[in-house]
Amino acid sequence: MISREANFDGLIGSTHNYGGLSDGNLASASNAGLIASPKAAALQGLEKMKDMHEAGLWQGVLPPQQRPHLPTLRRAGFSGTNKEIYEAAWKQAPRLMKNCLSASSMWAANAATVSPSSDTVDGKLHLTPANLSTMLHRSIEHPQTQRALETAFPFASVHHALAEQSVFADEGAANHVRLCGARGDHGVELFVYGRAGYAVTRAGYPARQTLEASQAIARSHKLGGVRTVFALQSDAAINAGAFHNDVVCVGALQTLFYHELAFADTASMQADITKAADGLFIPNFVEVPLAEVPIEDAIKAYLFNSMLVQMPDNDRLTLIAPLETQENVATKTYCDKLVASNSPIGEVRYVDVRQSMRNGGGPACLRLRVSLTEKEWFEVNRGNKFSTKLYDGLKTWINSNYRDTLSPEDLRDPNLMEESFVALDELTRIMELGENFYPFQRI
Ligand code: SUG
Repeated sequence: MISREANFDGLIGSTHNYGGLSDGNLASASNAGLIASPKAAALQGLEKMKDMHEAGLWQGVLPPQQRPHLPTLRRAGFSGTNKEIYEAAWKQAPRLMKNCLSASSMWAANAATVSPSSDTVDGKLHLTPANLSTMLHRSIEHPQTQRALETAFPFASVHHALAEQSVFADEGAANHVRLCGARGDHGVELFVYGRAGYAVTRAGYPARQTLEASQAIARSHKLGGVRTVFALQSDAAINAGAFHNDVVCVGALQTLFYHELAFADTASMQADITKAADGLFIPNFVEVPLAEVPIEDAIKAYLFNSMLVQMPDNDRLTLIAPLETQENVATKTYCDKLVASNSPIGEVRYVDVRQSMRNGGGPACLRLRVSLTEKEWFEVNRGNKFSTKLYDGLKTWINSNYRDTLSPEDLRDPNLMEESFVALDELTRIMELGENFYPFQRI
């Protein structure tokens, strides 16, 4: 049976803004308060999807979430009409309000951890929505993420997020890499964590993924153990701004592409993957030396937050990197050398996702990878599958519903909520998301 990797991109929501909400994410901190363009952001994301679709890859779309997230505001004691809640929350709890307005569900790599049916003992596709419990604005995503995944993948085992507590802090596929010989073959799943769950909090920036969370997911996805590897991120990487492993590492098929400083113990990581892959494939480790690409450049230019994909008719892999990688001397020089050598990566394409990048979200953050059999792809909800028709519909929808600019002051305007709900209501029809998909539609 033919299997391929699909990319499900998060459609960027109409409240996209620079809230400075993510401690340890350098872009989020340094761009806090800038004027955002929700329209440009959503169109940039949509063009990336179109490029991948036209290149012949399976492309999917995940809908944005409802923002403001009124259920969180109600749980925090606000009541009355939507408008009354909006105005009272801005007056009494402006920080909470900012958290409830973030469009952060765009970063679909954090939506869930995914294990394809070829890896699981029960032969089913398993997905666990990430609880994202380290950051308040992200911790409110998982109930709606679960609903979105159940809608998109009606045939899959979609689990509940793990317990929302520091011991089980989980950030989804951003800390997970699947390697394999050929798609459809049994693969090796690499879970990367930043700390032990029960350990006292570490110094420096927060480590957002725990070993306990990764182990729990491997168990509930019925991975069987032998083909599963757990590896610790290095403190150096986290403290340099690698708040997720996918800021310093990406993998596809047999290739793992990572920075020299990404892992606490690189030799053990390599040995463990090689052992887990025994009899399946021979892993190919492409380690980027610190001497050629300083970690600061790797993180600023987001070299590793690229999509590593196999294009049809190309034996070597293609790296879909952000424009910022092309503009940085160290990363651009490295990419040119990589392509010219006989490495498994034979091409680098640069894409414009600048609006998302200013919040620390590169091309890889914006997509959730789901390896599917042809039969499973056929069964994906039609409205979640990218097509020319969907592209046209979404483009018109964005152009007619999204603002060109959104400043921190503009966020206080209750009309933003009304506009956003009208747009999402229309989206549920465009994407065939069913009745009462969003909380505001259920009241
Ligand atoms: O969780 N930024 C996101 C970026 C997520 C990137 N994802 C991956 N690396 N896979 C985060 O830190 C910033 C929002 C703000 O500050 O307004 C934010 O949430």
